[in-house]
Amino acid sequence: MLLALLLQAAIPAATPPGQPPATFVVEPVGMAIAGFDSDGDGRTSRAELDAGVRRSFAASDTGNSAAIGYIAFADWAERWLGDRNALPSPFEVDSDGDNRITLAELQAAFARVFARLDVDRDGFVSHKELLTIRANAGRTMGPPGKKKR
Ligand SMILES: [Ca+2]
Ligand SMILES: [Ca+2]
Repeated sequence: MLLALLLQAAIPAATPPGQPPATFVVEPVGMAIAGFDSDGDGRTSRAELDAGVRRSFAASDTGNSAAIGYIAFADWAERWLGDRNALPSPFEVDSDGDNRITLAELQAAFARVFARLDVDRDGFVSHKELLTIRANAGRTMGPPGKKKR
């Protein structure tokens, strides 16, 4: 899944001459977090995260049972992460291991991801923090600041 994404993104439609193409990667869970930016300021706060996770959970909890099984979780993942097998996995989210995923478990899993992604610790996850930039492996490019002459 990630590899397929990389390959697709690695084929640039138009690269300016002399500039090596870079690959921009966003984790599936990052895509979901960006989508929870409800006030549209381009960054997601903790409050927006919790509300967004709650909305996404409610959409999958069709029986209103306050917990969803792994099959329903796969449906949830396909809708919000783009793929049934994208991370976080149900095993990771179901922290008490009872084969049911509660809203609290899902929010806790997202809170962990949020804390990891909020690199500058300002309480918001920005698009910049969601993006991982990789130099194209096919070209010779050193780390930034080490220009080849
Ligand atoms: Ca559980
Ligand atoms: Ca931040």
